Amino acid sequence: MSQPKILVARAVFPEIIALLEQHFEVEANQADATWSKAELADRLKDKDGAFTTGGDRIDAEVLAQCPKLKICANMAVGYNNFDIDAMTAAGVLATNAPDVLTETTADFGFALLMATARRITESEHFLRAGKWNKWSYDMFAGSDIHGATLGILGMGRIGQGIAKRGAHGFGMKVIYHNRSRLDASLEAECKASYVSKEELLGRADHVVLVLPYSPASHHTIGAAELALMKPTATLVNIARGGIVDDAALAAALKDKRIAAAGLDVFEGEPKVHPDLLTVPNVVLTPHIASATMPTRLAMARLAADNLIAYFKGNGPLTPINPAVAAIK
Ligand code: 8YV
Repeated sequence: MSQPKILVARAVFPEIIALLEQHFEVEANQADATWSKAELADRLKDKDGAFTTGGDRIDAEVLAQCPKLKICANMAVGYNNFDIDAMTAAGVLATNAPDVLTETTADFGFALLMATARRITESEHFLRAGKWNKWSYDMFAGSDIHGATLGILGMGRIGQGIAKRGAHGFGMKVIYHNRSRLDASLEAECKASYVSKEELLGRADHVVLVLPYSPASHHTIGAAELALMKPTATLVNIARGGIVDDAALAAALKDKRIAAAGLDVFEGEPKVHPDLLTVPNVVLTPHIASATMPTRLAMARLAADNLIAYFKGNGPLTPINPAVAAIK
């Protein structure tokens, strides 16, 4: 019996390719070539399944060219690269990679918050540029993390991880806003209080964004929201590009309407808004919040296991649109 055909759209760990090859006829992209949408569709058109990452767009246009496609397994917890309605309509199952990256990503959110509030990269650039000639009382004076008010927008698993780090590790007062309120036991575990988005923006010393991207969350933070924040506040985005209006943020940073920002995700990445590159009070990282080797391996393994379980007829492990779970 011939094996199902799988496309792996981006370079991944060789051991994951080897694992997939035990179950599938695999077309891999270990050279990590950047494919246009048309090229991705062309390579997918005779495939039964796809191993994708967050940059691989699967929508109605692609699906129309791929009649055999049954499942796309994303090596990411976020799945805004998938048009889920179009996939469901086409009978294509979508899976993501939750849980395995929660703690690593929460660690990074906290690291970016610390780097931003304490001006770590800005001061390092100053030192490397040979500008450090003498100590001064206010040199790179930032804002405190311990005891400060931490506002978390988006209180899923990663948001809860950041809340726990803040409350238990740094004695922060944690407030959060989310589509739905957590139950009382989770709120107690995170030592977090539910507030409106407006109250959160007005009260927080540090705002961390961890909400999923969708058309509804586009520009959750724009000029109006930045105006509600304290002039001493910091903003950290580890969620998705598009949640923040990057042009409005660059303007607010330039005018010191907020103190600083830490950004791991950008609108239109890997491009970065040019104004963000010219303001000093922003820490910029290239979408690396989940980037530790064990975690990236676990994410890739979960995506591969979703494909393997599905084609064995066991059902996928972490489906997004489970109604499509029956084998086509
Ligand atoms: C990934 C992410 O590195 O999981 C997510 O949603 O944003 C990152 O962990 C990226 O999307 C690559 O797939």
